[in-house]
Amino acid sequence: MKEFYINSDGIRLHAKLDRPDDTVKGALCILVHGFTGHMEEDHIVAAQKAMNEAGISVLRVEMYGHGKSDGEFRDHTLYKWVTNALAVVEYARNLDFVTELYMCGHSQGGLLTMLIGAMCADDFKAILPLSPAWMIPEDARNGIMLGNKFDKEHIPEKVASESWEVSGDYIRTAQTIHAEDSIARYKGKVLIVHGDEDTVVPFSYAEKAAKLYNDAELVPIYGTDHGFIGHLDELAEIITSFFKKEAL
Ligand code: FER
Repeated sequence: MKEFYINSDGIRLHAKLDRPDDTVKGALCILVHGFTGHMEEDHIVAAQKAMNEAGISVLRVEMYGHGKSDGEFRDHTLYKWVTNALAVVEYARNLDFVTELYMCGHSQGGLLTMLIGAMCADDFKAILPLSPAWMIPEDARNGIMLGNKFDKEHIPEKVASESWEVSGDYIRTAQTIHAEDSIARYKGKVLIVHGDEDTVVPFSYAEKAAKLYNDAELVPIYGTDHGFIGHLDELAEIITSFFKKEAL
């Protein structure tokens, strides 16, 4: 494992690179956590190990205001995450051992994966949104954020729950994003994994995305919630077999 920082317009993004075999060239998957998440969460580490198991190198990166990356959590926005992710894609694309690129993200990182997939479609062999929170922009336009209500036409200075607080700019920017456009524009292969008992991002969004994408497979994990707790072995198995099939 190598640990380092990737520069995104002066913001240092904390990264870890895990390669199954550093003597050979091969595929690399960028892996991103969700809202309030980080790279050591159980489901992120399970995904990383599952990819390594299938021979795929993994670049875990923490986005603005998360984990050990620069920036305050309250100041993060999806625009900043998009800027960060574009810097990560450029970094990954220029690594000399990389033959093919993939991107995977959980929840808000899954939405990010959908947005970046469309922006950098030529870079990716496939994208893997896990429990993708692609209703965030729609919720923001409806005055809802993770169950917290606000005035959608008069954005407050901040939106807060008991455990987090974001500035109004999170809402302002989220309201401008149209994930359906990104879904329509990405023609490549998509693997969506989603728990059918997800209480944060309804499973119906995974079904809808799978239908809208040109070439998507939805693999449900039954009896599990947003972070796949208690079902990480199934998550790992789904990811490993996806990449093993990709290699055939
Ligand atoms: C929201 C619904 C889901 C939201 C965030 C999420 C910020 C994402 C959660 C996650 O990344 O785990 O309304 O607002």
